Amino acid sequence: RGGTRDKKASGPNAHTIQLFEEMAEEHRLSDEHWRVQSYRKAVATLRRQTKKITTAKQAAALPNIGSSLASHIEEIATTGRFAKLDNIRNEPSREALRLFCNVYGVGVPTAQRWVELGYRTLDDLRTKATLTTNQQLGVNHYDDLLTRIPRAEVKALGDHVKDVAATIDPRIELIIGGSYRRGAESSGDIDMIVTKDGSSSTQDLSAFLDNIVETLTKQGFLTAAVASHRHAGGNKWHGCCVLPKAAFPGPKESYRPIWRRIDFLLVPQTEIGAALIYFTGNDLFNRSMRLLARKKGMRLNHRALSGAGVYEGRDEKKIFEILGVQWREPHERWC
Ligand code: DCP
Ligand code: MG
Ligand code: MN
Repeated sequence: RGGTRDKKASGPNAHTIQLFEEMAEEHRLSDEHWRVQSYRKAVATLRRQTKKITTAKQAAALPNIGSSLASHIEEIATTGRFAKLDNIRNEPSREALRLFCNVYGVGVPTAQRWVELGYRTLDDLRTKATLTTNQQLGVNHYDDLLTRIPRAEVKALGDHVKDVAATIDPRIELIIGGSYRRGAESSGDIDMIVTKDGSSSTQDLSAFLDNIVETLTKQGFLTAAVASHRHAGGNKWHGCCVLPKAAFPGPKESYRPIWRRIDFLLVPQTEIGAALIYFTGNDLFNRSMRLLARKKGMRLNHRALSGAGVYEGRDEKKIFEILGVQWREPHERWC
């Protein structure tokens, strides 16, 4: 999970970057957001350097690197190791915390609570913990839901949904958004944007959603619904799906039914431009676009760019234009 491109650190500071990224992840597991941010900012600075940073003095002169990070940089450059990282990793129960945090739908506080209750394995959770429906799903399909989906499989899953959609209502249009639309080689989930010519509210699409969810569930393609508290209102459906063997893009003998996360997002045609921006992301790109809109006295969300006498929801390119941002193709929107 996380939605980042699978990029390996490279360049003169690759080793330091690698260990700092691992440290950021450890702090995430400890719920220390401030520390996560400071390591991430330092990584961004290090990525921009063309020379290897070897002393604390050199490091401290760079943006976003304070004195303690600077001394860690020197330690890594001279010893090749990062003692603080090793210590955190060797803490007892760290393994369990990592395991529990990776359960789909489980946040750090819940994982910490389970560790404090003495649970150490997924079996402990199954037999001793009180699990929500989502957490049961996460535990029972632990490996599947952690595995990224290869691009060819995202496409095959999308094509299957499109075939079924066409038999229900040929005027429905389905667009795979998210990391797939940005050209990612693999995705954490499938983000299916559902729209239709002439639609002006999500109500125009909700009958279709009910129908396709029912049809795909009967087929065995959809295997579970996922409860989501954040977006009530019936304009979304979150769940899991499994690619049928017949649609598997590789050699049939290597097929395995893997549970994948899929989201259906209902978008009226009048809002498709703003929705495409939002659901293509990435999240950092979205944040910078929203910030820019605010600076110009406007507001950008998943429905429209509005304010200052402007209202544009329909046209993705026009939204860029009004904001005065040069058009960026989806694959150029990694941040
Ligand atoms: N999004 C956002 N802010 C969030 C969550 C999501 O702007 N906090 C937007 C940008 C994302 C899109 O929604 O690109 C889809 O969300 P996903 O969590 O599915 O992220 P991605 O599809 O980008 O990555 P992944 O491959 O992990 O699914
Ligand atoms: Mg996604
Ligand atoms: Mn998603």
